[in-house]
Amino acid sequence: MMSDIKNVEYGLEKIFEGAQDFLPLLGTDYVEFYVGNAKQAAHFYKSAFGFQSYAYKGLETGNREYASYVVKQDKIKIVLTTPLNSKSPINDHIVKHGDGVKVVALWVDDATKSWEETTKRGAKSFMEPTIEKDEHGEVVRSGIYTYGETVHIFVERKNYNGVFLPGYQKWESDYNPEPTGLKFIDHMVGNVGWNEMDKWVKFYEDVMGFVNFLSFDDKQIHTEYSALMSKVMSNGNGRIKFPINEPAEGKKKSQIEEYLDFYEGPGAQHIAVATDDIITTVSKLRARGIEFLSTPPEEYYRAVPGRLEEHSHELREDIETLKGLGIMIDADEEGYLLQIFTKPVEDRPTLFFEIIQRMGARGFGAGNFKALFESIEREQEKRGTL
Ligand code: TYF
Ligand code: FE
Repeated sequence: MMSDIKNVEYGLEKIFEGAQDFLPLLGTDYVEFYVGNAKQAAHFYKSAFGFQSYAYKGLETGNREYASYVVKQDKIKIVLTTPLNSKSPINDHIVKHGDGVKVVALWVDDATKSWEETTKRGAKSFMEPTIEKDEHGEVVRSGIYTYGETVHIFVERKNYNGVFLPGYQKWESDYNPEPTGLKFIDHMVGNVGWNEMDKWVKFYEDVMGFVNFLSFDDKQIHTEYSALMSKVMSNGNGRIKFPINEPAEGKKKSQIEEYLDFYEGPGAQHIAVATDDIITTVSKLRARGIEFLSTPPEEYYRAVPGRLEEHSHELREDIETLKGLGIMIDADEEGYLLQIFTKPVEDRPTLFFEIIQRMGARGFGAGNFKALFESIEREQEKRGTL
């Protein structure tokens, strides 16, 4: 594999140039998963990832169609939703995709305008602007479809001071495992079908005003066996970053194709969460049973100082400690980053998590692609899907 960073088409100085401001985004609001058993999934996110109980809706709050558990850690809110009867359309999503991400919700000042601006530019509506109220105020939400059956919901909460959204009650629990240091969502990646990457790049450009600030083609991201292509889309203030992957032809099956086969279509591939102390975070996650991809080989760690060049002396962390935990290291013009990837968190090889600590770098770890994709291929081999 080539991981020639110099060939990566960086446009960092131009990130925000060209981004449109018809859709100002304040940040990620929440990510909602449709799952087979939300009660147990919530326990997993609390026990293993260190999320805290936050809000709940279900039979006890008068909702008879589905139950939703909201867990929170610093700025990250995850909603775990499960249907309560066979008639709910949520079942169809789970039957087709297994557990997975349905909603990537974006925090906005004006959910009505967000919906109008995006639908008039061609977005397919998922939910017209809808006002929900309770004694704590009102929230306006609207939504549009993105790749596959995944949706973006715009959340306007400036006139609300309740715990999460109207209809939810505060979820208080006696079981409160310690947080693991996860702070916010750094980026969320979508896998799309063969030759569909540019169509979705255009969607984020035209419909949402994003810009493409980093691209990796199959000449940059391939191993001896498999390949993929990736383009990173960013909104104008850089708070929302959505890389889009498509499979590419190789000697063996691309990990993106494996995802598409098991998810039965496009969908969210990984959620990258930021920490400011990856050594502590990963130590805690490992102790709580989170499984990570296999640690890169000895040669990978021996090559780190040479690969980081002038950033090598900036590295505050001990390479032996990073190696012991399987954490990878990369640098770009602006600094370095530390990252590690979990195995898929479902039985289908679909969604996984990335833990990332940025020390100035704004890239995505191109220098780690070779080691990362070889680890993924070792898992594909075990699954018989390479
Ligand atoms: O988000 C990224 O681009 C990095 C690297 O299938 C990556 O985390 C890219 C593709 C992929 C897995 C990780
Ligand atoms: Fe990533």
